Amino acid sequence: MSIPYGQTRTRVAARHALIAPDGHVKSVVPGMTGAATIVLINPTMGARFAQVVVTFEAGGSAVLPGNDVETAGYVETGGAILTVGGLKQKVAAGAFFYAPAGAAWSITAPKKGTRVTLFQKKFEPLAGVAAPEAIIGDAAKVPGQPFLGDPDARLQVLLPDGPAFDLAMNIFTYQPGATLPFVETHVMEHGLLMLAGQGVYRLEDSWYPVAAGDVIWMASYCPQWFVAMGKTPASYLYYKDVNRAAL
Ligand code: UGY
Ligand code: MN
Repeated sequence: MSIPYGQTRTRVAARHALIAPDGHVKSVVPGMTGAATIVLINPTMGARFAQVVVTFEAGGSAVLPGNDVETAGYVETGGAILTVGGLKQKVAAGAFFYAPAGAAWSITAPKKGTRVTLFQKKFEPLAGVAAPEAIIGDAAKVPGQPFLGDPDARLQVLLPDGPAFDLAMNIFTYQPGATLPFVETHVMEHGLLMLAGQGVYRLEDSWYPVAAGDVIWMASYCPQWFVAMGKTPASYLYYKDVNRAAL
């Protein structure tokens, strides 16, 4: 559907944002070559993390050094060679990875049009707990668990759920009509990419129709709720910060 001149569904508020694909503008980001890189969420917005989508041309690459930033990535479409620390694997759509702080990582030999979403934050070590290791995985092999007992709202937790990790990357899939069971209000932040389907997202006191391709930022304590609508399941990939002290 074309968007009338001068209009957009995008809204950037103080405590949440909806970024619709019609407003995307590329950035030049060190390490990304032969790729369109869009910084969708970052600290300039008020977030404590970054969400970036990279769409590769054939022959493009992402080559990132090890530093104090950790990266969780999800291959939405296409395929490529992923190298994360000492791991190297040819991957297809549905693959995900975790590059710990200090580990160099790369995406090379992408199929044309390969699209990867990255969540990045400064790693917060936990005293007495060994830092996480590099991971390459396949979302298709991660079972979806009923969320708070609802078999129509299933959660796939992609990364290990232990104290070593200070971020989580999950996929939530809802059958049409399924909802988040209540309006959540919590300290954890979210970055979210609608992967499929459509629905309505409540963010604070606004309700937004959303569909595949939309991105949402929810600040800490942003009241949030979702209902899947339409005739096909809705699913979204999302980030949250976890497992660290309140103060
Ligand atoms: O993990 C979560 O906080 C999740 N239930 N939030 C959300 O889907 N908006
Ligand atoms: Mn939540």
